Parts: sequence; structure tokens; C-alpha cells
Amino acid sequence: MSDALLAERVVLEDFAAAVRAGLSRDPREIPARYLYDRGGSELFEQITYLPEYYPTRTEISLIQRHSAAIAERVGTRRTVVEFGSGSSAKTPPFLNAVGARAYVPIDISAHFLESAAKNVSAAVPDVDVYPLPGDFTHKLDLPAEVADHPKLGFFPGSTIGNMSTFEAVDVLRAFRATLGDDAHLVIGVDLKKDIGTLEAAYDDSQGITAEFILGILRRMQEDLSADLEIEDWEYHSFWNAEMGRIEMHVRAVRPTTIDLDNGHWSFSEGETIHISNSHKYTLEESALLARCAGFRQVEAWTDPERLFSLQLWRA
Ligand code: AVJ
Repeated sequence: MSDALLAERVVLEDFAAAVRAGLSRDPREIPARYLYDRGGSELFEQITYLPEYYPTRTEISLIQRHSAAIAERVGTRRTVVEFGSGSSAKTPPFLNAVGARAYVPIDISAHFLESAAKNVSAAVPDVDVYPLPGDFTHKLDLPAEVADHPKLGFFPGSTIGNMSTFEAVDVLRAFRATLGDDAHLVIGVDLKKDIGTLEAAYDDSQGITAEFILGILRRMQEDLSADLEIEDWEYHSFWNAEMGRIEMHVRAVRPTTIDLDNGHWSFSEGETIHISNSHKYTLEESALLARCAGFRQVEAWTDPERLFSLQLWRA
């Protein structure tokens, strides 16, 4: 078997195991990372352009507006370390604006890292790129070439919101360990706000978010040959005030079943599978998050409507 086929097989086995474990849990859940296959990633890209989905455009404009201030605060010639870089499509303007010396994109996908290195080298030829394959939720050893450089971590996209607060602290502590002592972190944190704005951002009028979340069922059919009726399911999202998060579920509209090779699950009408969370914080809560992880919040920039924040933390 070729390496590519073998890798594909491992991914499918992992997805199958996660689905089996998640459907057997109470409440039932499937981790959100399985949303981002090729089709899912395209749908998420579409979400970022939706009128109701304010985070992406608000963060991009905050980065444009405040990168110069960041460079002023932390100094130029930093090594920028991006946690979960993907293909680094939106990173070159940031590298330019902060006057970066080197760039270490970290991603679990070697495929993404290859295009990241190409994209960034083409867009900002003066910046040395050292791709680092790995899982950013654990402390990683940075390439020896950048060992002595002061580090500027970069974690945009409010990806931190995907994790429970408990997991977020662990991940941020891992960032702190990876970056070392003489370091800063630039992080995008989505803010608590009126419930109407939040709920619309995660249930848009064109139904793209619904399609994105329900896509996990289609992926189970296509990749795992799951026996299920897509028509028996609808998208259901809501603001959970106690947990401070938007929850995204698929919900059975009538009694239904899901069958896999080695499992059978029944669902009563109204029962849900929890697919994703998007946690929101106040500026004060995020300052506490920073301190729990060994950082201090030095600055938090927001847009005039206080929808989103771009924050500078110091180790
Ligand atoms: C990629 C985690 C930032 O929570 O806003 C958007 C994911 N899911 N709409 C978010 C998402 C449905 C998104 N993040």
C-alpha cells in the first residue's frame, strides 16, 4: 500500500473510532475537528463571508489596524510562531506589518505545511520559514535555527473558542512552554455580546452553517458507509449562558437510527448529537484565561461595536 493510501486509511480509522465512541457517550457527541474535510473546509470558508458571521472580517480589520502597534510594543525582527497555521493564506500581511525575521508555521497536516512554506516564501521572501509538523496542544521543540530569537506567538481565528475553558488553559500553557520566556502571543478572542447577534452568526439565513454541521452525517455515509437518513436530522444551535458558549448540534426530527459495521444506535425524536462549541469571553474573563496559562494580557483591541478582540499577551 502506498504512503498516501495508508495515511488515508489511518484518517478513516480515526474518524470511525471517534464516531463509535462519541455515539456511545451520554450526551452523544462527535468532535468538531471532523467537520473540516475538503467539503467542510470549503463550507467554513463560505461561512467567513456571510453577513451574519462577523468574526473573520472583524479580526482581519483589527489585525490591519493594530499590527504596527504590536510591532512597537514587542519590537520587530521576532520569530512568529503560528499555532495551527493551515495553509497560512492570511499570514503574510501580518508578517510584513510586524517586521518578522522568521516564521514557524505549526500544523498537524504536512500537506498544509508544504503549501504554507510555498505561500509565505513567495509573499514575504525576506522571512525565513521553518515549518514544524506537530500537535500544538503539546509542548513542541522549535527549530534550532530560531532558538535564540525572541518569539511572537500567533493564534488568530478565535480557535480558542472551540475548546472548553478547561482545555483552553491546557493548550495555552503548552503555547507558553513552546514559546519560552522572552515571548508574546497575539490571540483572537471572540467576545460575549447580545444573544441575537451570537445566534444569527451560527444559524445564518442562507443555511450554510446548517449545511456545514449536518455535513458530518454525510461524511459518515460517504467515508464510513454509515446507514442513516439525512432527512431525519436538522441543525440546532443555541446560546448556553451557563457555559458561555454557542452549541451546535444535529437533532433527530423523528425517531431514527444510525448503523455502522459494528454498531447500532437509536435516537428518539428531539435527541441531539453535539458537534461543536464556540466559547465567548469578556475582556476580563480572557485576562484571567491569560493568567491561568502563565501570560499577562498587555493589550486588547476591539472594534467599535465590541464584537471581537485582538489581544497581546506577554509571557
Ligand atoms: C473556526 C472555531 C472559529 O466557532 O466561530 C463557525 C467555527 N462553526 N460556524 C467558530 C464555526 C460554525 C468557528 N471557529
